[in-house]
Amino acid sequence: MTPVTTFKDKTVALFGLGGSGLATAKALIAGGAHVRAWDDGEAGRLKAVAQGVTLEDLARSDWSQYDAFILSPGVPLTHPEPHWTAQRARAAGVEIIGDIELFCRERAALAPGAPFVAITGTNGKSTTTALIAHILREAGRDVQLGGNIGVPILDLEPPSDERIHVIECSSFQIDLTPSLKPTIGVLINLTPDHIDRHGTMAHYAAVKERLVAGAEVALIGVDDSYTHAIGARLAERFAERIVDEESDERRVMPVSAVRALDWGFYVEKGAIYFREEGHAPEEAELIAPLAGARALRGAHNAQNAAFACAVGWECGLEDDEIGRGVQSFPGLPHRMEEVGHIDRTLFINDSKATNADAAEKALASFTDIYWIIGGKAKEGGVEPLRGYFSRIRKAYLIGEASDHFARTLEGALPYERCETLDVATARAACDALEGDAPAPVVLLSPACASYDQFANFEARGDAFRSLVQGLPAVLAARGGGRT
Ligand code: UMA
Repeated sequence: MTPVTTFKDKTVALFGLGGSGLATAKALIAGGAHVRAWDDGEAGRLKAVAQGVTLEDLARSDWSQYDAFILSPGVPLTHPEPHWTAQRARAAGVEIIGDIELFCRERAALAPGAPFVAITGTNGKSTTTALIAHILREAGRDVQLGGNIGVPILDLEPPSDERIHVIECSSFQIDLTPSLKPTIGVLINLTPDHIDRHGTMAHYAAVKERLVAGAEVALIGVDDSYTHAIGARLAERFAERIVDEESDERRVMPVSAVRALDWGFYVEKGAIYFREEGHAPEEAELIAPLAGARALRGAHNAQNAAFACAVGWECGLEDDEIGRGVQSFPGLPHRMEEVGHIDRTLFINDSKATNADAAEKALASFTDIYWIIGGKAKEGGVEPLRGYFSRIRKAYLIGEASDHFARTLEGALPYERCETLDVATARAACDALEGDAPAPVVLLSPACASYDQFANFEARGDAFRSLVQGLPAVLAARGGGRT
């Protein structure tokens, strides 16, 4: 835990006692603050009380007594309309901040030079964050990994000069972090997302920009128009400051996954390169090949890897240290996760793919696919994936979406209605093992929410993993003789 000492003896209101709210309340109390917390849910309140947190119904409070208001990231700050707590805080002139802001203030007070890598973007931030942490750890660094990826930042060990904090930041969290000044800021890409919480794409992009605007080194994608414009704007702003103030050496480093750059980090012919400004193309430094990195298949993962390699390079790692980390990265659960191999057949758990857009990445990464799809369908179904149907040997339909998907697949590719995941997995495995495909892949990339048959996508992916692990026994019992 990182005790928050910057609010010692102060009285702080806190709303939202989920994962991050509870961790924040405990960190504030450990640092000597008086916390008054509330949550609409009784379960959250009971859990908090059991852990020594004082409850106060903030709807009935006198807000003038509070020195700050800590809001959970999932609670609307501005759109579709500010939550009533945010309105009360503003009316009373109480600042509204989040857990990452508390960490930033603690870092500024305790260890201002402590290395802090903050990562954001619309897609790929969790994989990039986990890969950065893995590369640094494999190179022997003391790494703390958390933020939006799942572990609340104040549950991590406190910042220190020898310890690197690698933190995934959502736009909701950045909105609550006015003094976000990471050592290295990463902005991977931007496409419209969370517009319900930010009103417009322009506001969403402006919130994301703040993470890199405060960074010492800003690693910014150049492959979409939003991040490209942000990189250009910041480079200009940073350059002006260098003229004004010698000591301020902040810089922007461009990163591309689609083209070789005149300078910066980029992906070319399946490897990550760095080219220094003013150097000839043949002088570009090979940082890490991607061939053989089994958890980083696909163009989207090449982008994630380019950013992670760039962070490793900026942290002073040798190229072979970075390359080793890239190769040994195990990947994240449920995101194109390799969960088994039987003979030539590979089994991939991509349960996180809850819509067609997400499933496209897996379909683009393989050929000879035995595709398990279905669940609770999203608008548009799998129609947008028609361009990939030639890669699919057969589809296995599960859940509520079966009728809908059968209509889309009819006449385009063979399919079978399996109803449940266990039947689909066994049928797909038999077909893949008995078929003549050179590189068969049994792929759970359902393009659907899981709620019709599972608690969430994690439970669906866990079920698939166990089914695959049990397959050798199932196949042996059927007389397949494979183990
Ligand atoms: N609550 C109320 N009233 C409301 C709304 C919420 O009382 O009107 C309470 C709920 O009862 C609950 C708590 O607030 O107890 C939930 O707070 P929260 O939604 O902020 O969730 P946490 O459990 O604190 O988790 C948060 C992040 N959640 C969100 O941003 C929605 C987690 O990101 C993050 O991992 C965690 O902090 C640790 O840092 C999750 C996420 O979905 C993975 N992120 C979004 C995304 O990736 O797209 C942004």
